[in-house]
Amino acid sequence: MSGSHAPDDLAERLERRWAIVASVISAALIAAAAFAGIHQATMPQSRVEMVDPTTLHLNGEFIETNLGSALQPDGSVMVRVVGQQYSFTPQCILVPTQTPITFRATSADVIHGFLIEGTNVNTMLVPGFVSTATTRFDQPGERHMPCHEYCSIGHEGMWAIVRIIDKAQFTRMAADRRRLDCVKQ
Ligand SMILES: [Cu+2]
Repeated sequence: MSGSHAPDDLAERLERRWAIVASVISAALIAAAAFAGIHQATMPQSRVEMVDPTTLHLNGEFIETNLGSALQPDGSVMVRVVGQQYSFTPQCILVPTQTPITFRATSADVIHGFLIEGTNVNTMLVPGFVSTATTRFDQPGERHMPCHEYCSIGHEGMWAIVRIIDKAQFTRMAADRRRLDCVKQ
């Protein structure tokens, strides 16, 4: 009797062993997912900046006269951008070569994408939050900046241009104007 059951016992033992291995793997994955979720929820990213998307045009740093590129006291450049269905403001962004460029951007309505081709700048504009990205351009030229988050029917027409000009020329222009862009030039 025991002889006839031996293969079944072996099969059952192996089956159990693999069931335990699979259960342990599943439990580890669930624990990892739970930890990541709870950790993210309880410890948000080091810097979350919020802004009211309904009053962007009325007050604060994203009012229209404050958009565009600003030469900072430390020599870097800060570019403020607003995305809305279906354009970016400014539509043509002017930046210098060989300079740290920080973008601060947000959305006035829905989620938009913020990507500058050929750079590390690739983020989302989420209404209610300020997105920041820092980059630098070595050569003069032009880069496309398409919205790459589907934002409704006009999405494919939503893009801006980043025009990179010589640093000395940019500095001269910045002496006359508080905020720079290349719209209508
Ligand atoms: Cu968009």
